[in-house]
Amino acid sequence: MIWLGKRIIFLLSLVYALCPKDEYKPRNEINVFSLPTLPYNYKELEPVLWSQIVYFHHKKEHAKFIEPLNLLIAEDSTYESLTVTDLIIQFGLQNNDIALNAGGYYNHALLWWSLLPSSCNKHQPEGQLLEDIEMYFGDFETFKDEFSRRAISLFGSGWIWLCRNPDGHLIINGKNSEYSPLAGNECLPLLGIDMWEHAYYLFYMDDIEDYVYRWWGIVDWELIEYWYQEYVSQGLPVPV
Ligand code: MN3
Repeated sequence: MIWLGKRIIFLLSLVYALCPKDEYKPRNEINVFSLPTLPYNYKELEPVLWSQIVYFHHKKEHAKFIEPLNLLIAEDSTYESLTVTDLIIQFGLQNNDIALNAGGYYNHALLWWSLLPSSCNKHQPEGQLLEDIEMYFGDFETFKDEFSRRAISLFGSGWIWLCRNPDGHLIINGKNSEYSPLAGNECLPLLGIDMWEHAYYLFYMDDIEDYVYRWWGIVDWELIEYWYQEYVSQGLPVPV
């Protein structure tokens, strides 16, 4: 038995070593925002997302929003004590610069957490989230097909989200640019795919279908379930 136990522990530690991802810990920044570090290194989402894409996406595209966002909130004391989700919910419909910069900052922070190396993935949700997906979409495969179809057919740059609307229904929401469905509490984003060309073009070129199809392989359903249970199903935005 001890022999078996040791082998199980060894195998578990091996699996853990193959799944290098930091434990989810929201930073809840207020007043001054900074670029979050990735919960894994740039290579670890390969072969789905090439390290060069992840590097530029994080270091250049995500970083773009930080300085303008900090300048905006420094201008007006109304924004002083607000987290990024407060900013989007309260001012995302009134102030376009807040909407885009806070939206871009938040969308990407959520995206990095929501992914993990494909070898660690369980490929589909369980529990309450799965039950609710089945209730609103029929079954998990139908949901994936519908979400993928929306992503592939999105016109221009933007995001497609699995989102919970104020009635508590799970819906698919699409937004152009970096506008977040959090603005004005339209719905609470749970899982989103970035459909800007910078998210895939260097590797997939114009094969958007291949990008979307493979992207499912790096979704961290365990964390998405946790977000759903702790925040989104309670009517709260996921903190980052
Ligand atoms: Mn992006």
